[in-house]
Amino acid sequence: MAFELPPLPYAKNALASNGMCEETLELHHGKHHQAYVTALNGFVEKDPNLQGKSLEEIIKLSNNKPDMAPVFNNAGQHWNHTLFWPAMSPNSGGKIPGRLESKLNEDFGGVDKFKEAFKTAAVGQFGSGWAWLVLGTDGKLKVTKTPNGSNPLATGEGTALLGIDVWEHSYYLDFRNRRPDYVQNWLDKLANYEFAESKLG
Ligand code: MN3
Repeated sequence: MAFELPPLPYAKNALASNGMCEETLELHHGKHHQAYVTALNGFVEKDPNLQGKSLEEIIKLSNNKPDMAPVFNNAGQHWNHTLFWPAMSPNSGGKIPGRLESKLNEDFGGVDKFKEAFKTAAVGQFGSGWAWLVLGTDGKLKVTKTPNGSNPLATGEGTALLGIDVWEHSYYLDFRNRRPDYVQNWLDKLANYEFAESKLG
């Protein structure tokens, strides 16, 4: 079974009034994410060791193997973007439900402190990559960042609740070079905290 591009969970213009325009989603989902899926399927087709493996298995078996870097990058980016689309919402974007709010207060000392830590990670990721809100294996929430196509599954840091793409293709049409503004807007207007809460278990 070939890997497939998951459909967006909302219309392409649904986030436009919250700071992510239709053209961004059209290119980012329809071209960039599709390209990762297509490339990954190409690698699987050529390598019997990858056939019949789940996406998670492919990420783990290609992680930290220099000769498998192209496989890892495309598999990781497919996984990352599959989490990224539902991590945004046109309706409830920015609203933090009670159980997650309590947990953010407990583990970060407040919602503002969480946002500050997340923004620092997202802005401080040099070059392309991602910042994450992760439920660590110790049961505590934390913020992490990863370069390029890597993610908390590969690093073994825990369960990703939210992930923000900080590759320039995710914000250049809406915010030009202003990554800090993109991240702040994402946290305040786009992030789907209900989705994050549902992954707390
Ligand atoms: Mn991207």
